[in-house]
Amino acid sequence: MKISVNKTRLQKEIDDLALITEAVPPVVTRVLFSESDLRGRAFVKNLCREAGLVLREDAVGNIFARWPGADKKLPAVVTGSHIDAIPNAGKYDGVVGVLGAIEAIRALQAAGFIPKRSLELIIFTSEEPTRFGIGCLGSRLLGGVLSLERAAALRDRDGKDLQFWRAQGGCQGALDSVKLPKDCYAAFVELHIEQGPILEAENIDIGVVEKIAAPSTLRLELTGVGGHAGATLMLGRRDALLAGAEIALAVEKAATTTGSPDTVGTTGVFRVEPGAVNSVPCRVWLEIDLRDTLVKTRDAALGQIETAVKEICTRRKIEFTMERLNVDSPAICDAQLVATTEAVAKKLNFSVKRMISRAYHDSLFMAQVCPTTMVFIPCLKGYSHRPDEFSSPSQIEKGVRVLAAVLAKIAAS
Ligand code: HGY
Ligand code: MN
Ligand code: MN
Repeated sequence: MKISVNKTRLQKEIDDLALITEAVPPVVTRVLFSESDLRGRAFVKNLCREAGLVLREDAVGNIFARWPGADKKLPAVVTGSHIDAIPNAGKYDGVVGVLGAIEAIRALQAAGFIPKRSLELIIFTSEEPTRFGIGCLGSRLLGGVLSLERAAALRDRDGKDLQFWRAQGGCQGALDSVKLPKDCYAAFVELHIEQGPILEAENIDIGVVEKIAAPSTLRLELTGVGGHAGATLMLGRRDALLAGAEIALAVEKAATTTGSPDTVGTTGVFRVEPGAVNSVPCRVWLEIDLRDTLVKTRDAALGQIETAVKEICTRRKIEFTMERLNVDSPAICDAQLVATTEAVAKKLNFSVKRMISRAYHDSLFMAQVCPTTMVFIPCLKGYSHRPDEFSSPSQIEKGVRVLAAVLAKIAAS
């Protein structure tokens, strides 16, 4: 079966979706259930309808677009990714796996493929952590990894909860209806840009993911004593920002002293109140992202950071709250599905490499539902989560062809 990808149409759809942003193009920002996220969802749902897919949404806004197969009793083969985007993002992260999947389905339809088992595309809710500090909200609930109590307790920085944002997103139904039954799907394969430099540096067309690194997030609130910058003498100050600054450096120290180059620590959120140049910072919020491919190493670094927070705040007489928003295990991808995907890529005469994903993805949690792997394509210098993120139409086309061929192979039997 000759699968031909319409590169021009796909690139135009990627470019058009990138214009749906709460920032100024080419900067992409689409935060969970914001006006731009809702417009982006409508854009993608429209493309799914035009491709003849049967649409439904679950109670947390995961979108399911199904190409019904001849045998409806067989578990579907699934693909998907996300279209929400962090502030100051690019236009390929997640989007390649959603629009590329629609193009893969259209290419199979055009080639006259008739699926025996259904093919389903999932556009996951809130893969990015921007709204609540925790990523993969939709796929966590699908995989039953996030308890309903934890989900109900989630708050954004203004104190708005998940219920508020579900209402903004027009979500219907109870959250306990989201969890998918085990093995309801035959396999899940996600197409994504690598978000790292390896494929480009080694001039390799396709990455096949064997393992997804273990992410964790800490949220801290530090309370000191504010005051006039001129009248408050240095002795006895309880400056919340300086405590936060020491903690951010402790994160860097913990991540750089594990002996493993795979440990990465980032204080990505650092908010200061009142934020006036002539006022001593009285409150600070930090969100800390810590990962490693090995849980043991990651957990040791996490413990080190928590100990440092207590020592720093005690010494500086700063009150603090510290919450583990998520401490996830890595995902091991299904060996057989990895081998199948690798063989498909080779048959298409693409160079291929098995890899670890340092970024997390919805695949991290879909691996709790069914056999899972990911197809990576190179991206410019590994850039991601920045507006100059880039993969070329021909790099994307190769990823889509591999995805289409893997989906067809599994859907045919
Ligand atoms: O942060 C991540 O790894 C993903 O891009 N959300
Ligand atoms: Mn991302
Ligand atoms: Mn992503």
